[in-house]
Amino acid sequence: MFKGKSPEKLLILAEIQESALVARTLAEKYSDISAVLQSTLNSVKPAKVVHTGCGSSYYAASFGAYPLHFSRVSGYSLPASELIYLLSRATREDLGQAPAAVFYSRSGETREVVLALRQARSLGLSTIGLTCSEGSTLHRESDASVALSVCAEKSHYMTKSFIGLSLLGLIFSLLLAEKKAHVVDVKAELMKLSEGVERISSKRENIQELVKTSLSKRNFVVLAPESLYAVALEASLKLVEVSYTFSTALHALEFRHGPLALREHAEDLQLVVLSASSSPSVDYLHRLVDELRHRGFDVLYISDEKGSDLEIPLWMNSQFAYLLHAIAMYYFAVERALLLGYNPDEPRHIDRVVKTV
Ligand code: F1P
Repeated sequence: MFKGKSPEKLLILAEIQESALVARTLAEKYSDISAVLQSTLNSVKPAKVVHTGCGSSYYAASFGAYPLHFSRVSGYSLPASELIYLLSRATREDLGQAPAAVFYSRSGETREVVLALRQARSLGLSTIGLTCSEGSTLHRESDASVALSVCAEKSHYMTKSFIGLSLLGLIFSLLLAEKKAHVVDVKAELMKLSEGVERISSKRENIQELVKTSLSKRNFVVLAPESLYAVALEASLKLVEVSYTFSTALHALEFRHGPLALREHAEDLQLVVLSASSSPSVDYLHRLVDELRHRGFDVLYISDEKGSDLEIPLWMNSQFAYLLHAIAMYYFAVERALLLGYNPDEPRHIDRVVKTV
């Protein structure tokens, strides 16, 4: 068991809970922030948009880009390191009509992000910066940028900043996609998300039980569909960073296409499935979980559905609500670290801001 200050005093736990404040602040500032983003869109009129960042910020970029899959404006996500290579090969002509790039970075100083930003500008891409750091290089050098200081953190680990950057990116894409079919009351969804964060914080005992049952497992695979896959990537990274556990993430049904071979080591493997009742994937995931359990895998099913191993206490009827899975998995990673004897406020090996490339 972790020896040190009481878990209740851990910085990372306080910052996870502050995700509720991040969502509320975004709701309060929504009209101003959406006006900045909308005016950028009106002047740039992007035809295609790449969303980019590093680590947790790349996963936030993937979450934010999701509504642009099959929308009238095409969008996708790439790690900033990959964008550097692509842009070094590109010419202005290659990029076609009105290309734009959205950069996600808590610090606004990550080396790959700054390099890719400067390359993009030199090639004439319109650049939008989403950051937690006022006055950072990203905030200053982008054509348009939003700095949400309420999601700035002291911890090495990104938690509330992942939530804040993901929300900013999602708002941007929904404005750009203008998907009437999925139009939601953004302010209401943000307030609901804030409420959901509070409710999950009160379910930490359930989460501790799930951590205990899986404590002996040394490897995790987090499975999820749709934009929840970006949350699965983030959840997996937190298991690695905070509890020093090998973990990876897959699009849920991809597990049948080869990774089933991990049945060979099922005694050392914990599968986690992130699901939501409103997703068209839900019945597919029920069948997948039944099959995997029948094959002898240990599966934790996390969803807003009754009877889940961990029930998210809020109807997840929009992509905004999907971020509650990240909150649940943050608590899972912290509780696992504590039971394994680690202090999440004393991170090992990682740098807070990566300045090498
Ligand atoms: C992103 C990042 C984090 C990672 C670690 C190092 O930084 O790579 O995702 O967990 O904290 O920094 P940033 O570009 O968002 O500042």
